[in-house]
Amino acid sequence: MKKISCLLGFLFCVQGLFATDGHQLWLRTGKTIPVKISCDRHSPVLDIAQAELLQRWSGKENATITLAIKKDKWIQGDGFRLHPNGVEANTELGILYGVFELLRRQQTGRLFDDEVSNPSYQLRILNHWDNLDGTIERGYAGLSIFWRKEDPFTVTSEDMKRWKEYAVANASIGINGAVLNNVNASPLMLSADYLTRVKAIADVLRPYGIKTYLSVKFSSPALLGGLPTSDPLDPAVRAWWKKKAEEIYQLIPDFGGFVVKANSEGQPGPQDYGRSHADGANLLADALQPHRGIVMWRAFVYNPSEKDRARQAYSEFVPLDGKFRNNVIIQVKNGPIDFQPREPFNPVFGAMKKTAVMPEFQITQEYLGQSVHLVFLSPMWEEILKSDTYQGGKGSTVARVTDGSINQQKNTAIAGVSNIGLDTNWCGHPFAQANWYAFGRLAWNNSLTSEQIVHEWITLTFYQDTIRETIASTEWNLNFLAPVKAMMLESNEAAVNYMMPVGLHHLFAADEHYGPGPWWAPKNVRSDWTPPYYHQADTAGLGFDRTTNGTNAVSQYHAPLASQWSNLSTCPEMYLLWFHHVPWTYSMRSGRTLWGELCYRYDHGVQQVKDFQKTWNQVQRYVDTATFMAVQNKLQLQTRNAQLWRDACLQYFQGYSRMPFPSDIEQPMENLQDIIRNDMKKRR
Ligand code: GCV
Repeated sequence: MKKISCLLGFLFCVQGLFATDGHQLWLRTGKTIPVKISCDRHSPVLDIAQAELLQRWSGKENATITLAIKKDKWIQGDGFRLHPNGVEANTELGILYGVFELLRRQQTGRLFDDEVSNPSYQLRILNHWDNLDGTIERGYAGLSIFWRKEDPFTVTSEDMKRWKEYAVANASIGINGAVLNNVNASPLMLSADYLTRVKAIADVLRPYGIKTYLSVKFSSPALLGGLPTSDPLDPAVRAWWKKKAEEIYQLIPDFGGFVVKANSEGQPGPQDYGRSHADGANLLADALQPHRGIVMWRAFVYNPSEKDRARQAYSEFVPLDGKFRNNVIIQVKNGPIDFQPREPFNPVFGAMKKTAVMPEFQITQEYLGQSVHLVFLSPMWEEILKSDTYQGGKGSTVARVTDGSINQQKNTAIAGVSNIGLDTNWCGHPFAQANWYAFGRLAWNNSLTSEQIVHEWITLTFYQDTIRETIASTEWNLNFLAPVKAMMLESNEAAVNYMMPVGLHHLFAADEHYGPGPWWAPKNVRSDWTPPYYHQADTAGLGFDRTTNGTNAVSQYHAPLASQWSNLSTCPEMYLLWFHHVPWTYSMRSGRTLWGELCYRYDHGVQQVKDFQKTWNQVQRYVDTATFMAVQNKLQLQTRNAQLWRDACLQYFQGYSRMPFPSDIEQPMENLQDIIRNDMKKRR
């Protein structure tokens, strides 16, 4: 009896004491250990740095930490130097970032002696696709933290509290900008009432080093200003933007600038007036320039008449290289289509030499299982950042052509489409927090490995004081850290396997972008929004021919990639069906036929998720009950959804391959007609 109650007591201790709702993110506050701080200046930023140290210090009791602003030629921008007695930086924000790094080192046990850390990008920005009515386009974690439908202009203490927590979380990983509204922007964003609310948000974010930016609708001069046109060369339009910029800077002197989605998916733009993207971007750049604001002009453009959507951004933007003002940055999605589970890098990265280009990653999992699937996105971003564009010869990686290492550019930047909302745990899935974290860490240092990032995140998030006190670190490392790390690092490839292996892309049923629908092609929908446009399955084979025999999109890449990728035998198999229409019986490197390989990959993806379930079930002892149950339930749903992907895609493609399922894979659990019928029912 005594034994049982001891055991229960232990379980209660482990399960009960560190119960968490996830709201603290990776910023846990454990026991307070006193620390002395020597800092000879006061300012809002430095006061925050000191408060963070006092609140989260977990080093030697009563140690003295010096925070010093000193000129140091090795430190760039808001970088910092860490040394055993403190932090040095050229700027106050450098001190703040250094303090967060110091705390992270303590909590993750990574030692340092004397180390300088400089940011890879000057601007590290979250894009919120938040609408003014509080909904979020592609948001899966509740409503907006910035906007709401009812009583939209009152700023409550709850609002301020959230914005402050948001600012702390971002500053802790070096994020220094937030675009507060959807790129499908409402013209009302620039109205006086909304700008007053933007000012309130900016005032809260400022001491944490976060600048505010807005997405703007290109036709605002007509829609909001009542002008007869929004033509970028019209003097009245130019005057309108200039005045609007002045109004904004009156309210928010350090306002960052605008993001623009123009002539894309129905949004207005300069082409509506026979003008170019450069005319449009330069109009706004000129209005912002006196205030040192910037324009992030998106290259996400495609129209239904183009034979291959993947070619379009390059065709429209590369001829304009050198025609943009130097406060314009072209914001380019990582791949040429749209945040698919796997894409080769966008060829625009390798092609622009005289215009600043910035990567746009998607943190919210629009195409990767939303807030249901556990998918750690850092390996995908790492793969893109490390891809060699060969722009200036070997070693011209996407990271280096965008961070200023290769091309001289006034501004360097990176953006991530945020995954946060009003959900208590911010991101819906407890593990989706890792994607927010990873984006910030890679934006600060684009050569970090996913392994390092995930190690930090797991330790910061799960290695609570109560665990430290009751469980030996060797046990925790072996039984929790190692398996959970392995699961997270494998999760992106698993999703590629069960959704779109071997270079397949955009196989989603309908616009919700969640479940499989390789058959989905309603008559009233643009063909480049339907899966058959992308997979091109027929009885001869599968895949989109982007070689010279097809659309020749492969020629948008530099040598040697163009020839490597256009040759079936040298094309990496992960991009095979992206660039080639491949016979079903084609022999893959594994020795299987293409059909056999597809069957193997889809099934392997399902087995990987089943293994994640096993991994998670074995770590129950180290996680609080609420988090454990939430993740367990989501993994169950993920397994079911992965099975559905496999069953739907393989049976549909079998209609073309006419080849049998290999006997060593799990056979489909649901028949294709039932899957399609259920899918239709859901949509009715
Ligand atoms: C904000 C995709 C998404 C849209 C998104 C668009 C974009 O098409 O499905 O929701 O719109 O990308 O990035 O502009």
